[in-house]
Amino acid sequence: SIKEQTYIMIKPDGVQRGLVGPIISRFEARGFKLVALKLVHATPEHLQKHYEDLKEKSFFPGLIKYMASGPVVAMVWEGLDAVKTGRVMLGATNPLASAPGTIRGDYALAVGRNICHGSDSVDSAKKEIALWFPEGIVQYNTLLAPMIFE
Ligand code: YYY
Ligand code: MG
Repeated sequence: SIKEQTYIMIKPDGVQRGLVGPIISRFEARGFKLVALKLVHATPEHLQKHYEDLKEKSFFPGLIKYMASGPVVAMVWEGLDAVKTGRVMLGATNPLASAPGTIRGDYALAVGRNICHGSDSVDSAKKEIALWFPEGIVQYNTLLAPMIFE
């Protein structure tokens, strides 16, 4: 659906490295519509909820510490097949396996410092959007839809 929404987050390393602009530019240029955006220094408790499916993993404590180490940019992007396309734009979880041209493939080397997050299914996108934007997203029309979608 052209109304599909995904939760995309620039992690603390992406913010520190000055990659907020380049990452946002890729989603804008691709034709996705920005419907929510904020800079947040998340608490460990909030991040534990975000990553609750991974709580048994050995890397979980380090992941929470890294994600709580500084502000992240929380965003919701809307457009055709936004969840799957967003994941393709991010690249593989391990940046060493990410193709050049993807965000992780262009900007990252280590799995534990992989710059960005993207929802892995429409269901998890709904949960993540509700967790990070309890105030709701922003509804507005653009005039561009006929130029981006048939
Ligand atoms: O969805 P994605 O971010 O691509 O991967 P997940 O399997 O959901 O893991 C979330 C997050 O955890 C990943 O982006 C980096 C970190 N991580 C890690 O530090 N070491 C691993 N072996 C796997 C994941
Ligand atoms: Mg994931």
